[in-house]
Amino acid sequence: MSDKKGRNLELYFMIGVLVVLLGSAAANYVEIAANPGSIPTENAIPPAGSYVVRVFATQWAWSFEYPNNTTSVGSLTVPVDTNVSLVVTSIAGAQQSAVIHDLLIPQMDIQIYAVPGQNNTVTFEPTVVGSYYFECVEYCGEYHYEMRGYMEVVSR
Ligand SMILES: [Cu+2]
Repeated sequence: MSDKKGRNLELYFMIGVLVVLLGSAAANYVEIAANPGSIPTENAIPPAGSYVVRVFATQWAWSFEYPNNTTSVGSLTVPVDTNVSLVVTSIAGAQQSAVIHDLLIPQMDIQIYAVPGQNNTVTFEPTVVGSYYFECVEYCGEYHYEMRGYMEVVSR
């Protein structure tokens, strides 16, 4: 192969790589811009001023405890355009044991483990009112499939 041919081949290869990289960057940008929530962050403790929801995983249900001390089971309601912190743990049910669960809210880019004896905190800001599917994605026993529901993002 002549020097020139080799140089051209290298150039085409590099242009190809550049096209692939810029294409993925553009696709990623479009995806992030379309998200109905901010990019979530994991925290040791909830940031000051955030709307803190305590999340309890049991075999086999999710329960939620809100700042005003009300609770819900199987569905979560949070205000839009607010920093929301989910403090997630796992506790024993009436006749079941405390095992590891994993909360996935795909449209919010959230996946966080529920571990007995630990509080795992994720903070995000939902920006679009609507219903968002969530489920447990760690196989946690016989009725694992029942651990799913909707997060309702409501206007303030
Ligand atoms: Cu589970």
